[in-house]
This record gives sequence, C-alpha cells and structure tokens, in this order.
Amino acid sequence: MEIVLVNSPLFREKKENHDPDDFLPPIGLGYIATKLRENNIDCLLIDAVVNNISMYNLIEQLNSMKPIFIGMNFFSTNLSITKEIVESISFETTFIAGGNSVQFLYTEIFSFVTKNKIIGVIGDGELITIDIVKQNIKQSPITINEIYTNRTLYKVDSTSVYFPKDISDITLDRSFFTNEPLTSKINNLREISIITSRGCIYNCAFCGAARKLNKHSSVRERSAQSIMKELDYIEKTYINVRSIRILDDLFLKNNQNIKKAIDIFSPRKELLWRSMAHTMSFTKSSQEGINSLKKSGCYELSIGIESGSEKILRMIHKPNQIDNIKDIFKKIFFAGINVKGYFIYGFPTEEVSDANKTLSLALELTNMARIYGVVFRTSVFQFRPYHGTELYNYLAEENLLIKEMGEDLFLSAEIGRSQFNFNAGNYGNMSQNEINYFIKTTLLLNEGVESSIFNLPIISNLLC
Ligand code: B12
Ligand code: SF4
Repeated sequence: MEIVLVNSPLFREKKENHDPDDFLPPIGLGYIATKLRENNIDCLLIDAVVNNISMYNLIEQLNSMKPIFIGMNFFSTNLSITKEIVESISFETTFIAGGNSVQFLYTEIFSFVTKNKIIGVIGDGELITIDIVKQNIKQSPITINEIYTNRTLYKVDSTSVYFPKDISDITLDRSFFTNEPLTSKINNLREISIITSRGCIYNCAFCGAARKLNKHSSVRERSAQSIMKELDYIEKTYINVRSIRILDDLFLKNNQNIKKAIDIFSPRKELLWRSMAHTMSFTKSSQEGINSLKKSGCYELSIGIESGSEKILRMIHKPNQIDNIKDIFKKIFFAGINVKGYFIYGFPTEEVSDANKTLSLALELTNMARIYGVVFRTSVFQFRPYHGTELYNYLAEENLLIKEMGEDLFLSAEIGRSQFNFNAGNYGNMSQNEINYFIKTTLLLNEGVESSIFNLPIISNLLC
C-alpha cells in the first residue's frame, strides 16, 4: 500500500453505543483520496471516527499494513492521541500531517518522538499529496526552525502551484466513505453531505476557520453548475436520498449566496437541504427572500448564536444586537424553517449573568419557534481554546492556558454525545458546576424541559 489516509480517532478507546449515523464523512480526506486514485496511486482511507476504531487498533492496523506514507488530520482535541499514534508506529514510513490546524500545531507535531519523516501541509491537500507520494514536489518547503530534523513544511497558499484556485472541477469519489447515506436523526431522511465552498468571511475569535487566520488561501465557491452536477450524480446514485447537508464553514454568507442556493435547489422537488448560516447572512434579506429559501427545500439552518450577552458577542466578534438576532429568527421561523442554534458557555470573562442571558435567549427562541410551528434545537459546548485562534493566542500571551484538551467525561456521562464534549479547563468567571448546569439546561430545552429555567434566580440550588 502506497498511502493510507486516516481520519484520526477522537478517543483512545472504542465508544460503547456507537452509531455511525452520528458521524459525518471526512470530505477533505475524500478529496485527497480521489485525486490519488485518479493518479493511479494505491490509497486506502481509514475513518477511525465513523468506524469506532480505537487508537490501539488503528496502530495495529497501520503496523500490519506498513504503508509507505500515512496521511492524517490533526485537531486540537486529539493532539495527544495523534502523538501516540505517530510515536507508536514501529516501521519505516513518512507521515503527512494535514488539516486546518496544522498551521498552528506543526511545532508540536514536529516534536513528536519518531525517527520517521514528518511532512506538514498547511492548506489544501489534494494536489500536493500526489507529488509528495511521487516524491516529485515542485515547490520549496518553508523555512522552519533547524532543531527539527527529518521534518518538512509546505504551505499551499494562493501562490502555490498546488493551490486549487477553482474548486468547481475537483471530483469526489464517495466510495471511500463507509457510512453513506446517513439517516438523519431529526427526520429519518436519508442524507448525503457535500462541500460547496472553502473558507469563511467572518472572524469569530474562537474559530480556526476565521478569515484572518486563513489569509493564505482565498474564500472559494464552486459554480452553481458544478454543485448541480454533483446533486444530479447523488440523485441518480443514491435513489433513496431525500436530504442534502451542506458542510461548508458557512454556506449562506449573504443575499447573493441565498439567491444562488434558491436557484440550485428549487428545481429539485424531491430534495430537502440544510446548511450553516450566520445571523448576518440575512441582514439584507426580505421575508419573501427567506420564504423562497424554504420553498427551495431548506428545512433547517444551523446558526452559531454562541451567546445571549452582547458583551460576549462583541468580544468574540459577532457584534449583533440581541434584538436584531430575534428579528432575523422571527423571519426564518415565519418562513417555516427550523433552526439548530449553537451556543457556547464559559468564554473568558463570562459571568453567570452573561450565561443567564444566553439561556434566556435559547428559551425565548424555543418558545418563538413553537408559536410559528417550527423546531428550534440547541447544540451546546463549553468554550475550549483551539490552537491559533484569537482567544487561544490571548490566553497563551497572558499565560492563562489551563490544560491540554481531553474528553469531558462528566458531560459525556451526563448528556451523552461524547464526540462533542472536550474540556481544556474553565476559562469563564463562573464555576465548572455552573457551566455544566447551563450546558445541561440549554440542551434540555430540546426535550421540552423548561421547569428548571423558571428558577433562574436561584440557580445555585440547582447545580449538580
Ligand atoms: C465540516 C467540518 C467538520 C465535519 C467533518 C470533519 C472532517 N473530518 O472532515 C465534522 C462535523 C464531522 C467535524 C468534526 C470535527 N471538527 Co470540524 N470542521 C469542519 C469545518 C467547518 C469544515 C471542514 C471542511 O470540510 N472543509 C472543506 C474541506 C475540503 O477541507 P478540509 O476538511 O479542511 O480538508 C482540506 C485541507 O484541510 C487539507 N487536509 C485535511 N486533512 C488532511 C490530511 C492530509 C494528510 C493532508 C495532506 C491535507 C489535509 O486538504 C483537504 C482538501 O483540500 C472546519 C472549518 C475549516 N475551515 O476547516 C471545522 C474544523 C476543522 N473542525 C474542527 C474541530 C475541532 C472538529 C472536531 C475535533 C470537533 C469536536 N468533535 O470536538 C471534530 C473532529 C472529528 C474528526 N476527526 O473528523 C476545528 C479544528 C480546530 C482545531 N484546532 O482542532 C475547525 C477548524 C473548526 C473550528 N471550530 O475551529 N468537523
Ligand atoms: S462564522 Fe462560523 S465558520 Fe465563520 S469564523 Fe465564525 S464560527 Fe468560524
């Protein structure tokens, strides 16, 4: 085997009650695998996440396959696991480290103790990986600290020969994915995920996709024709698929994208779709425009609300007024579109009073949705500093980073959905118990449990 691509495991051990339908396919790795196959390079994609492969089992598999190259993605949340994998490989190979976080993590990755070579790739990987494997790289590496031996770093920025300027022609061989189509937990529809753009135009202080962290690569969108061609293929190949999930960082960016989405999906009467949006995406939208979005098949928008406190929203660079947010949601709900709202508790400087505002906003939006006969569901996280983000850098400069990220076993036991529960310490101005209370209560809104919320002034009595 020339190269094995690995979607790296999030946990050391296998998880009990693992349901593959809870996990999305690693589309970025799929693009790389497709290009390798198109270039007759023998390639296998192991998705350790979807297939619930423990770190130990993955190491065993790799040690028995002995590929010439191992390409793997690296995240802040599983850095110590990827370290153990790299350090446990007992045969001679070359690691290729990729993914959005490599630009911030390469010093850590290059310090892993292994005699094997590690090549870091910052940016899009599908074109450069071909030449890495063919050992024919037509670009100079970027200079790194000479303490690293056997380590090379390439940056695929917009000046690189390997930068896919036009992402419309990049094909995806979906046979690399093992769990498609998924059955959506919210409506039982068979669903396929796609990517139609790369990059985000916003600058949220906690997010690795923020524009100012990714200036090396431009925000790119596929043409409407290219997206329609992929949808034609999906409809023909997977006859029972009724839903498309668009996994872009931010699919609906502004009025122009909203119109593009309407044009793409309106003719497909059999398909519903859902995607990410930003509250600012709708600032110039009329009610009629949002109604047309619904008519085109849009049944759910995922929107990062993050906080109900304007103080926190300003700090994280989502400076929308709460009243504006409510007005926009009213229009979306009126159009008949459901919303999945993302919230984060425990931002630096966040007080219980800020968190109360978030919980109240979540409750208000839940009730508002009911009035309009749609569903507002919440997805809730504890703030964790991802490497390279504005908040991570601030905490690092002030010497305030608490600990390495690891699974939050308490939350996993209490609320399940372990793939989202990571903890890197408590950065808020409130206790961990208080944060857990807010996370649990905001999630309980999904089950119609609101009684505890009416006791807000005495939350200390309710803390677990
Ligand atoms: C969609 C998405 C997901 C999807 C799909 C993930 C996947 N594995 O593909 C889901 C929801 C499953 C997901 C899960 C997680 N995600 Co996510 N995700 C994204 C998002 C919004 C878009 C990624 C995407 O598909 N982009 C489009 C495709 C084409 O690009 P790509 O995947 O980045 O791949 C390209 C390059 O990065 C590169 N590349 C990628 N991998 C590799 C590997 C090699 C060897 C090479 C050479 C190149 C290479 O080449 C690819 C093709 O050009 C990004 C934001 C962003 N802009 O990156 C966050 C992001 C990458 N995710 C993030 C995180 C933290 C996670 C989780 C760890 C969350 C968690 N559970 O705690 C998990 C990781 C699970 C896993 N192992 O897959 C963070 C990473 C930050 C960090 N420092 O760790 C990001 C940056 C968002 C953020 N919050 O800041 N994610
Ligand atoms: S809008 Fe979403 S993808 Fe863009 S920077 Fe903010 S959190 Fe990240």
